[in-house]
Amino acid sequence: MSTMSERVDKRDGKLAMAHLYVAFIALFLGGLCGLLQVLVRSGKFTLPAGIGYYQVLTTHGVLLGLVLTTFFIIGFLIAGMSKTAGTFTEGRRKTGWIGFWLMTVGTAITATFILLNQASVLYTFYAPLKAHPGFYIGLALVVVGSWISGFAMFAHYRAWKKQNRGQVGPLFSFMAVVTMLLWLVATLGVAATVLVQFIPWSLGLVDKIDVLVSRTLFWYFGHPLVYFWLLPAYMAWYVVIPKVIGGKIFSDALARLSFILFLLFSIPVGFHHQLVEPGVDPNWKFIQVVLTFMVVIPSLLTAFSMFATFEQYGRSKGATGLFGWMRVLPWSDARFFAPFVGMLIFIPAGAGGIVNASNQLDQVVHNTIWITGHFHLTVATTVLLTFFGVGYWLIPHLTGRVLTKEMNRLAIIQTCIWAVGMFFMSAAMHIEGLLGAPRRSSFSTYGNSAQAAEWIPYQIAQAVGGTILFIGIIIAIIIFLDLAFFAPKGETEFPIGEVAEAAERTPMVFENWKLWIGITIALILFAYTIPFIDIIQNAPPGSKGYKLW
Ligand code: HAS
Ligand code: CU
Repeated sequence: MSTMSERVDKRDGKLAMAHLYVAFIALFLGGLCGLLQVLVRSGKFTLPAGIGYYQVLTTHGVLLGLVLTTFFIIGFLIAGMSKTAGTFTEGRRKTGWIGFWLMTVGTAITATFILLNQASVLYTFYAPLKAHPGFYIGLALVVVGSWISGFAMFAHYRAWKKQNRGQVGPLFSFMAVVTMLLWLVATLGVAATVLVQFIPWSLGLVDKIDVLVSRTLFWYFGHPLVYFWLLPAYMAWYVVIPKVIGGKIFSDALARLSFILFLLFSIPVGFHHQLVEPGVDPNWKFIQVVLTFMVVIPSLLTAFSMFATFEQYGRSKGATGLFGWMRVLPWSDARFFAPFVGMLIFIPAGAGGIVNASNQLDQVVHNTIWITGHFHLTVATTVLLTFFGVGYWLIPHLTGRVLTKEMNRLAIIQTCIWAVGMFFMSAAMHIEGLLGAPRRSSFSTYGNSAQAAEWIPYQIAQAVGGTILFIGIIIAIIIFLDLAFFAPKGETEFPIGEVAEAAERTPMVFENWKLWIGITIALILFAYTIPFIDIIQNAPPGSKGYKLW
């Protein structure tokens, strides 16, 4: 891989950093909303100045679930592609800036209408809740902006392939392309529902909306969305972590295989979010659940691969016994420690996902705060801690600074605080969910019901955990500001691992995009065509809009 640059070109670095600024602003504001929510749900606090609980909850979900993630991911991928496939051309960089500004303007428009209390519809914006059209238009701009950045990345990869005929593309860049491809195919669903259903309906051009069609299109997008968050974390695990610990990537081919499997199986599974939805044929729910279990496989491959990397490295340092390798890992290096804690927590987090995907068990946990517990372990811990771990070297690499010993220590403390806070909050949410406590709802005693009284101690535990997490966010912001503006000048490495097995052995079939995109589309058509026709043909007359806040 001769094209690898020593460091990310300054101009590409500026583009990547622009994304990270927005991401960390979103982290701060979204985190603040999270704190307010856990305090309200403890029953001991009411929001001042007429601010609504659902207004805060919408801000939280949109800023953290959609803005923080999308901006961080695109910034990270641009930086990594510039490093591994060479500096972007002037034109592609300009395209990247257009994408950035569209996303930023879209975010500002959406945020304005949420703050004006015109769009308290939560991040899933389920119909028939009806927001101001500006909310949907802003979101559409975010999606279009992300596509434009994706096109710049595709063009960059294609140019690399042209200059290096017959070679497999650099692993990081290959993974970035798969991630953006997954995103492109998935966002077609949300773009369709927003453009064809929500915008005309919220503008008053039509007065009814087909709720089931809108939810089905949303979850066609909403499930691959979670893998759009996960895959960049996996990129850091596969490509960066081996180098950080001083080891090797276990297998280039296995890493590519798992990414291709994500592309194939992430999308035709949206019904596992609609298992309790009336109006979807149970046979098709069953088929999509089977496909959901298929998409667990690449995560198991990833777990295997990470264990193999750790163990190979450990053995090379003389470690013996089943878990002897654990002792030689660089525990005091935050670039390793934060993502490692993320991996560890992904074991219970993924197990919870398998519970959710199991039809009978989902009947118990669906629409309860168990689900909220599930996604705070997955996206808000596994993914976010990995992103923090990436930030500890990516930000100083881009700003020409270094992570000092003190900041590294603070980052380790940050990780521990996160794990402790999340343990309290998420464990409480899981248990409380099993006791029937609903998600997406403000504090209520439900007319002093005995069942709701059982939830109170867990809601207090949630508030304790959530407050600890907010301290974690403050520390993460302090580290970000230090690395962006104040840390000593110096060189920081962009860690890219080498492959243990010869890279030439990677089969070229992984680069056969026509084949993979073809199978992806075939699987989507298989899983969705018949149930979708059924949904449209047997649809009730549609619903008018409601503003319940
Ligand atoms: Fe999920 C709901 C099923 C993964 C996020 N999920 C959600 C929602 C979000 C979300 C946000 O089937 C709520 C959406 C809403 O607002 O309604 N989820 C799954 C399944 C998986 C899964 C089967 N989810 C994720 C990931 C997310 C995420 C990843 C974000 C990043 N989820 C569901 C279902 C629902 C759902 C249902 C709907 C429920 C309902 O009723 O509404 C799987 O992909 C999980 C596979 C993962 C594993 C773990 C592998 C372990 C690894 C770590 C290795 C560790 C190492 C360290 C190497 C099987 C890779 C070891 C070291 C040692 C020392 C031990
Ligand atoms: Cu899902």
